[in-house]
Amino acid sequence: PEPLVLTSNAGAVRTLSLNRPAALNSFTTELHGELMAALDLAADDPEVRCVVLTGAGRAFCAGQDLADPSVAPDPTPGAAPKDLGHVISTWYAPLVARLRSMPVPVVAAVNGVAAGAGANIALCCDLVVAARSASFIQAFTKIGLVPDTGGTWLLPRLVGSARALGIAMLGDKLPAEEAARIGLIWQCVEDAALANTAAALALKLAGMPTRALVATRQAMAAAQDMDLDTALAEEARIQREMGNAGDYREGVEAFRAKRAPQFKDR
Ligand code: T3D
Repeated sequence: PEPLVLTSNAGAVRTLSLNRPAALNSFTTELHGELMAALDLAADDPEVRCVVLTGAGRAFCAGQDLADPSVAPDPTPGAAPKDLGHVISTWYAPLVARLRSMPVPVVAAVNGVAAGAGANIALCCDLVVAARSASFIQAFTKIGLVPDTGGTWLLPRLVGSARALGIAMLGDKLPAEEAARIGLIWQCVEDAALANTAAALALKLAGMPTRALVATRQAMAAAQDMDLDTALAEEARIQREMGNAGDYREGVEAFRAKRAPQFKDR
C-alpha cells in the first residue's frame, strides 16, 4: 500500500508529507504510527539538519479522522462512549512531545487547511509558513471538544489569551494571511511560492548551528513559566553549554576570518 507519510531528502533537509489526501490527511492510528516512525528516523539520522512537515494534496491535515470507528461515537443507543483521553495520551500527546523535542529545527509548510489537531501539529513546529489559500481552524468546539494536541498551551502563548479564546471558542476559519498578521504563524506566502519558500528556509536553518537553534526553542518555551531572575540564570547555564561547543568556536573563528562558517554540532 501507498505510504501514509512520504519522505524525501534534499541535502540535509528531510521533508515529510502526510499522505491521505482523499481524507484531507486526517489522522488514523496508522498515520500516527508512520509519522512517529518517520520523525524518529529523522531525529536519529546525523545527516538530517532540518525537517519540513507538509501535506499531500489540497489540505495540510484535517485533524482526527472522524470516520475512524475506534474514536467516532457509536450511534447504537446505549453504546459506551469512546475513551478520547486514551486516544490523546496514546497518540496526540506523544506526537507533540516528539515534535517539540526534535534535535533539529522543524518547519511546517502549510499547503492547505489545517483543522483541529492538524492545526496544532502545524503550530507546534518551530517556524510555520502557510500558503495564502491555507487556513487554520480550531474545529474542536464545533464537535463538543476542547483544543487538544497542545492547543490550550500554544494558542495563548502565540497570540495572547483574548485572541486565543476567540479562535478556540468560535472555531472559525482563520485565513493564513490573518494568522500571520496576528503572529500565530511566521509567514504567509503566495500558493505558488510555498514549496520554494519552505525549502529555502529549511536550507538556511540546516546550515545554522543546530544545537543552538534547538536550545533556543527549549529555552524560550521554558522561560514562559519563569520569573526574570530564573530565566537569566537559565540563559547563563545554557550559554555555558553553548560556549563549550565546537559551533561557537567555529562561528567566532569564521567571523574573524571573514569567511562562511561550517557548523557541525547536532
Ligand atoms: O476525536 C478524538 O479522537 C479526539 C481527538 C481530536 C483531535 C481533532 O483533531 S478533533 C477535530 C477533528 N477535525 C475536524 O473536526 C475537521 C473536520 N473537517 C472539516 O471541518 C472540513 O473537512 C475542513 C474544514 C477541514 C475542510 O473542508 P472542505 O469543505 O474543504 O472539505 P470537505 O468536503 O469537508 O472534506 C473533503 C473530504 O475529506 C470529505 O470526504 P468525501 O465526502 O469527499 O468522501 C470529508 O468527509 C473528508 N474529511 C475532512 N475532514 C475529515 C474527513 N474525513 C474524516 N475525518 C476528518 N477530520
